[in-house]
Amino acid sequence: MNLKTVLILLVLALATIVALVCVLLTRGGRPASCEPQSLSSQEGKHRDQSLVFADLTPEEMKQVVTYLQENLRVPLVDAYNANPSDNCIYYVDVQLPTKAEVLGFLDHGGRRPPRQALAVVYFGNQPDPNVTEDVLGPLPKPTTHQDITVQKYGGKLPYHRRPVLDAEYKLIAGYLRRTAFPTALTFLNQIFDYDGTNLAAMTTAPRGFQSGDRNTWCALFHNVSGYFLHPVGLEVLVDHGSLDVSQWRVRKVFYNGQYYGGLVQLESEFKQGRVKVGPVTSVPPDGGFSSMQPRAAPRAPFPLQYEPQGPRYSVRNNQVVSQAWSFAFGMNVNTGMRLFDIRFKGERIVYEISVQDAISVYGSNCPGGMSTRYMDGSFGIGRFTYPLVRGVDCPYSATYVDTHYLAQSPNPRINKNSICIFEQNSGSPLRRHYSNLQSLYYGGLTNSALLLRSIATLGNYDYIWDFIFYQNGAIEAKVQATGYMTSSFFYGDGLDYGNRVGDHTLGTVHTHSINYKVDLDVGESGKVTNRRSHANPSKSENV
Ligand SMILES: *[C@@H]1O[C@H](CO)[C@@H](O)[C@H](O)[C@H]1NC(C)=O
Ligand SMILES: *[C@@H]1O[C@H](CO)[C@@H](O)[C@H](O)[C@H]1NC(C)=O
Ligand SMILES: [Cu+2]
Repeated sequence: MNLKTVLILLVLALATIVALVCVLLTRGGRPASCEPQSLSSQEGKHRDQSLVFADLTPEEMKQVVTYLQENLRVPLVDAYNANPSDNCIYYVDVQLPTKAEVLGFLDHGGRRPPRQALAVVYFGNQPDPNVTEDVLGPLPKPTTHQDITVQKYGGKLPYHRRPVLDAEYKLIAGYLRRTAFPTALTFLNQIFDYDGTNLAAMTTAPRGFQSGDRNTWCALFHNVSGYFLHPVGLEVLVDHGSLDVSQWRVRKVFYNGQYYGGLVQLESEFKQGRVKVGPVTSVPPDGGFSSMQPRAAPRAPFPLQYEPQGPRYSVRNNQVVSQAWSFAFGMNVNTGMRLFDIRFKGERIVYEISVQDAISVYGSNCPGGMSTRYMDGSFGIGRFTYPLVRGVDCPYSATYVDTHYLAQSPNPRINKNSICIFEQNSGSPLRRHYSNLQSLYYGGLTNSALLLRSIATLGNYDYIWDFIFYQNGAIEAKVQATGYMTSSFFYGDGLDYGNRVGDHTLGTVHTHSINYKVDLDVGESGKVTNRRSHANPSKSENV
């Protein structure tokens, strides 16, 4: 085929398309639109039943706190200022009804399940401290609470297992600055120019190797922007197990490849000239290579997506509806995004998809790095789901939704615009064929998917959580990790444990495991559902 024939065929094909479009437009004597259903026609499909999955409102959270303050009959301290020996509210979240109750309500005309909350309370101020989980209801103004701890965990929840509060991190930082570091001031001043504020400590977890331990390796970094990439080579093992902060101790110190019994020993050996001093580095306050400042301004604005007749989906309360899809969504303060009652063309195919945890396991030749196994759910994935930036974190035209949480404070907090919903044209066809044999025609389908996104920042990492709904009924749960890696001080055989990413920085070898709960209900509609929730099949994958 020569070029001329190809051109002629192309022209013919175009003519065919134009003709077809004209036929479609003029059929029935009125101008029809090729455009998809507009927003208003989706709005009618919302159902208030989705509220059975709704997160607590700030009003409900306040009522729960008031109830606890009035009914626990113990002194409660704001967790924000709590000492380990105080009682405080750790967090409050919704206590969702069982699946059987919800399906009875959604599918079989059963009563709306009562709305309940879960409150987790630290009881540090009693002879046998513990952690207690209470279910409270009915909301919005609870009148009863029930301790479900023993039923849920098979026994008492020992107090030493409790996740570290922000208040405890502040106490650890204060202990280092006011009690521990002053015992090694000659060393710290001479090696790091320590001035009380230019070293930042990064926590590691777990906090020991046997049950009951509460020892944290605190790795020290230059206190600059992006400090995760500027380790100074000093790590301190703090034993913060005692409920009496004055009993806290430094159990071990690591500096430049050597271990010491404590900071006092490091200081005395340093004064005797017996400490092998590592490279002394200085880092500009903006962090230098770790700075998030763009190196050059973009030459022109980036391309934008365009919705000719507005969004083809609609968001009301906790529900998203599009032509093919509908689902309810929410945010657990600890585990993060959760989706319920996902329906494709009206039929429920998934009861629940939810993030459960994000775990990272490290190796290193430095003690903090080599022992680190972060389970980010224990820090709180939902709590750290921060506002999204329009045009960078999500498309400019996306719909942005706030989330609310109550953790480590008697007051609800808001993360504004922390969930975004948008439809994205992939820019390549879902399917297409250009026929150039026998007959001449073209058929193609635009590939566009509906997305729900949030981004959680857990220390150094930013996890981008996407749930993607395709036109063919496929759902994709996708996570991307960005932000910063964690690092160790580079020395000795460091290259056996990672890659050198800076003069004195080892990017440490590690694995991410992302854990989802997936409760598929494909082909379930019409069946009698009088059983409790499915087992929790979950999937781990390495990224
Ligand atoms: C934990 O402490 C609370 C508050 O004092 C108490 O009501 C509860 O019974 C304790 N739990 C166990 C299992 O001992
Ligand atoms: C780090 O520096 C900032 C100011 O640049 C200061 O507010 C902060 O307290 C410092 N952190 C520590 C642990 O000293
Ligand atoms: Cu990583």
